[in-house]
Amino acid sequence: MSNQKYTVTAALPYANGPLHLGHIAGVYLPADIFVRYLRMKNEDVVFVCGSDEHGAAITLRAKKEGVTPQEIVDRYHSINKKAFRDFDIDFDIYHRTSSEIHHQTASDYFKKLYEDGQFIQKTSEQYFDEEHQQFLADRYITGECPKCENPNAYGDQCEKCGSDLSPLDLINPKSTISGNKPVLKETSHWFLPMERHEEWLTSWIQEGKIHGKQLHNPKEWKNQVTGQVMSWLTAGLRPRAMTRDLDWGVKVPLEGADGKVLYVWLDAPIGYISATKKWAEDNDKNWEEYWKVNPESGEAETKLIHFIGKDNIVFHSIIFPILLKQHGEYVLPDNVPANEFLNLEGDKLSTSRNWAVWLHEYIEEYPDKIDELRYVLTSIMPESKDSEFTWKDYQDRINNELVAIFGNFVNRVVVLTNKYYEGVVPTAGELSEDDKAVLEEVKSISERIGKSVEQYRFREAMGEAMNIARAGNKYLADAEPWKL
Ligand code: B3M
Ligand code: ZN
Repeated sequence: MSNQKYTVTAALPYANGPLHLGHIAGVYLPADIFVRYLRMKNEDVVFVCGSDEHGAAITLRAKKEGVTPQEIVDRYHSINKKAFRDFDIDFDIYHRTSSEIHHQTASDYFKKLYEDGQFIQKTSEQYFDEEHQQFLADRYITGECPKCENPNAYGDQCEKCGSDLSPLDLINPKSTISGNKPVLKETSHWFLPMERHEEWLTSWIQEGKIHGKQLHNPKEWKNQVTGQVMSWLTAGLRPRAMTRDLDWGVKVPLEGADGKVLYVWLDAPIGYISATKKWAEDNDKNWEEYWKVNPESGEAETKLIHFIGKDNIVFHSIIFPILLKQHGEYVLPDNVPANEFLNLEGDKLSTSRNWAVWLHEYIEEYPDKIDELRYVLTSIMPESKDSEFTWKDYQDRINNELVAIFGNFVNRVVVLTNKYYEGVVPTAGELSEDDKAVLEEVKSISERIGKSVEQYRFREAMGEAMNIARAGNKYLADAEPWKL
């Protein structure tokens, strides 16, 4: 028996707001379809997700509402967990990074890397808000993007042009909490010297090989993922701080690190590991089999697959792989099938402008139209470029495809079976050439569906699935069984 396993992760949503259709079409629905397919084939798979409860996304939201970060994460963890369940997204576990087991796992992981000399400690000047007596990293600071002049770029990223930034790159920086101009102040942090890893990363991304050993097939990776990673590598990697001056998060487990926590992008991907641990604990499994190479053979026996949106590519295809490899024992991702973005009625989805269809609101409004939405979102998944959701298109796809083709087929079969066979599928008689042909066709379509799913082409798989209904409708029309 093969020991082949699958460890499938879906990006941990920040517990600072509800989920919208863009999240679902981009990450969770493709992951769910992929996992359902594996389970139907009786594969050994664990599907993990959970709330990302640390980082500035949370603390800023709490500040804005005048409540504690804990209140924010408790609220959105339960809203999102319920919305996923109602939408039939079938995780094996929906965990939390505020949990004890996660704090312990992330802290131990950091410590091991620290002890192995994988970080460098550096003192540097960083922006500081004098009114609030706080350092300003990531989203705590905004300013003009030096690349595209967007006046509202964040300290870690410009959402308009997608550039990765550091607070010192911003023109006219401003504190997000006070609006004041920040001052520079010295602080000390632990950095991951990413530039040390350029060589093996390049070979891993381009050839799927490290030190000559084949780990995955790079042809299976999406062009936009490989392309984005290569553009980072070509530009040259820089050391990146793995700790922050904040009081919300996983405490840095070192002497002299009071008031510092792990960078959220260090702790969040480790959240996949701690979620698997918790699931294993609850289900009498061994989590290590889903994360580590076989200690005897040194071979990976699990395929680690990260479903994410395109803004998370660097973290899953560069930073986390560095952390996994440098820790030792862990497997590297077999694939990172990142999707592009979904737009809504001609405009970008935006939480701050409240331009979104919120999943939990849809479910409240249309509790019996879950599969309809799953169908529509699958047909427009932004797999290789951004795509567009409109209510008119939603209506058309349901009426003209789901109802007219698939619904019609199912309905005819059920009606005929009830009318002539008392609702029981009869044993087949002698098959005509036409019967055989349609059975062959269904078989070959099923094989094509499997191939498409294995290549992360869910729109194509859905199109093929509809072809089964089309073939069935045509068969019924040609055979006219009601005349026999
Ligand atoms: N919470 C970012 C996001 O929602 C982040 C993903 C973490 S995955 C380890 O875009
Ligand atoms: Zn920009």
